[in-house]
Formats: sequence, structure tokens, C-alpha cells
Amino acid sequence: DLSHALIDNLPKAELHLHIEGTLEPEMMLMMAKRNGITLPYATVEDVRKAYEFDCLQDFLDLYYMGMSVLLTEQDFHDLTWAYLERVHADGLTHAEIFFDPQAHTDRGVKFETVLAGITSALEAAEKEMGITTKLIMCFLRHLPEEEAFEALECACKHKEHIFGVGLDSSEKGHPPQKFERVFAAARKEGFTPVAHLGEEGTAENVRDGLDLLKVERVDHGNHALDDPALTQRLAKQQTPLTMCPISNWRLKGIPNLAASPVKKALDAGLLVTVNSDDPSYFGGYLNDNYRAVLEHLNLSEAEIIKLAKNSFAASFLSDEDKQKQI
Ligand code: ES4
Ligand code: ZN
Repeated sequence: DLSHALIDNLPKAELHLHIEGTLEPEMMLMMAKRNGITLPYATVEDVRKAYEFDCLQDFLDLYYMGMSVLLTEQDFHDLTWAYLERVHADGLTHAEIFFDPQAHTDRGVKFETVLAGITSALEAAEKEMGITTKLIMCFLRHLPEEEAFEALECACKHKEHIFGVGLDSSEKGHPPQKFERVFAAARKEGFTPVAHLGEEGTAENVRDGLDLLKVERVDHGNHALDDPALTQRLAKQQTPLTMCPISNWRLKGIPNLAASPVKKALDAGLLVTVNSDDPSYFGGYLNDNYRAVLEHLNLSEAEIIKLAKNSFAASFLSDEDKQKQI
């Protein structure tokens, strides 16, 4: 119908997307075969059936296992290209993409192999589809600070390809404080800081991310809305939040899509955006997430347009490039 056509045709940016979370079961099995890797799945149906999660950690366990098939530069290129081609059809014109180098270097894959494969696909997408991109390297928060410093050292050799640093993986037990020093070093090196905060963690984590890590954007940020003073601060500063409705639902952060905090964030005047997070694992790409909030939160067409405009406003495009896209 009309609203769905509106969503499909609106230019949109995606700002919260883990490239390893776009690995579709078909590609996973193909790469397992091509690289001689054994997985506990025989068929695409086996893989899909396993994607039933009770919490973030349940998902992370399968996410790290799934990405074990990614070994070569070609693998990272194919993965990235498939995502961009898929969302190009959804009206996506700009993407700010996370990658998790430590999940690969820990398996003996070179940082440079990962980066070269992703980067060549980003360059091809710009040339062939006009999609602009930025790459954000995430530190895995369940690993020691020292290992995050090692990843940062690698990133410093490739500043022309890496725009920002992020923080992902298990939020519980790994508060922002743990990465205060590595974020200070990353900012000093010129990387733009963001972090997953308030996904399973509390409003206090979001506040600490702002104050200690000095993040310029909050990934998820759901639990910021539990705290009225913090909500006011985010509205006043217009700190962007990259929310992921289907992800929240599939990881049981919310009981159903009607409980997504996107509407509450819009009503509070926050610079909120809608994103897919790990579309292959959660069963929805960018437009599926827009349709989910449209239907379950009864959003108006004006609110859908606002979310699409917010996606550019909240991006790290230059003001000049934003004007071209909005
Ligand atoms: C993630 Cl949904 C989510 N939360 C935290 N870390 C992640 N890494 C990939 N997806
Ligand atoms: Zn995420």
C-alpha cells in the first residue's frame, strides 16, 4: 500500500549495521564449503531454526560461530557487496558500517585481510551504485582493554579507511569505564567515537558513555528513556540514537514491536533513527524495520519521513553532503 511504497522510495541512511550480521545462511554454508570449515548446520533450514534467542548473549554465541567461515579477502568483499546490493534496492543511499576485527584476528585472520575485503566492496558500491559509506571499527567489550589497544594500533595504520570507533558485544559486566583509556587514545588519533549503550545496560551506562567515552552517537540507547533527566539532555544536545526495533524484539529486550521505544524517543524530541543491526540473524533489513515501526507504533507518514531525514541528520556526513542527500 501507500505507506509501504513511501518507505521503499524514501532515500535513507543506515547507521547501525554490523557487516558480520548480514551473513545470510546461504552464504555461510557456501563459504564453509569453499574454506573447508565445519559448522553444526547441514542446511539453510538448520541455520534459520537455530536463530531463536533469549538474550543478547544467545545471539552473540551464534554470531561469532557464523562468522568463523569468513577467512579470505574475497569472503569479506562478497559479504559486504551482498549487503550493499540488497539495501540499494531499499532506497539506501548512505551506510555507516560496523566491523569487529578482533573476532577475526583472534582466529588468525589478518586485520588487513578483513579491511581490504570490506573496503574494496565499499569502493565498488560508491562507483556502481552511488552509495556513500563510512566504516566504524568496534572494540569487543567482553575482551580485555589491552586487546582493544591492539586493534586501535592496527586502525591507526589505516586512517583513510576507518572513520570511527565503536563498542559492542556483551554490555552486562563490561561498563564504559573499562574502555575509557582506549577511547581517549582513539579520539586523540582522530577517530569519531560511538558505543552500544543502554541495550541491555542501564541509563547510567548511557550517561557514562557520554561523559567518559565522549561518544558522539549512542547505539540503541533504549534505556536512556528510563531516566527523564538524561532524556532531556539527549534532546537538548540532539545526540543521535541508532535504534533497532526488530533486533530489540528478537533479543527479548522488548516483549513485542509495539513496545519499541522509537515513538517515545520521537515524542521526546530525540534525534532517533531506525536501523537493522544484524539483519540476517534477526530476519529484517532496513525497510522491514521501518515497516515494523510504521505498523506497530501507528506512525504517521510525516513521522516516517522524519525518521528518514533523521538518518542523514544523525550521520557523520559533512553538512554539505547531508544537504545533498536530505
Ligand atoms: C550486536 Cl545486537 C548487538 N549488540 C551488541 N553487540 C553486537 N554485535 C553485533 N550485534
Ligand atoms: Zn549493534
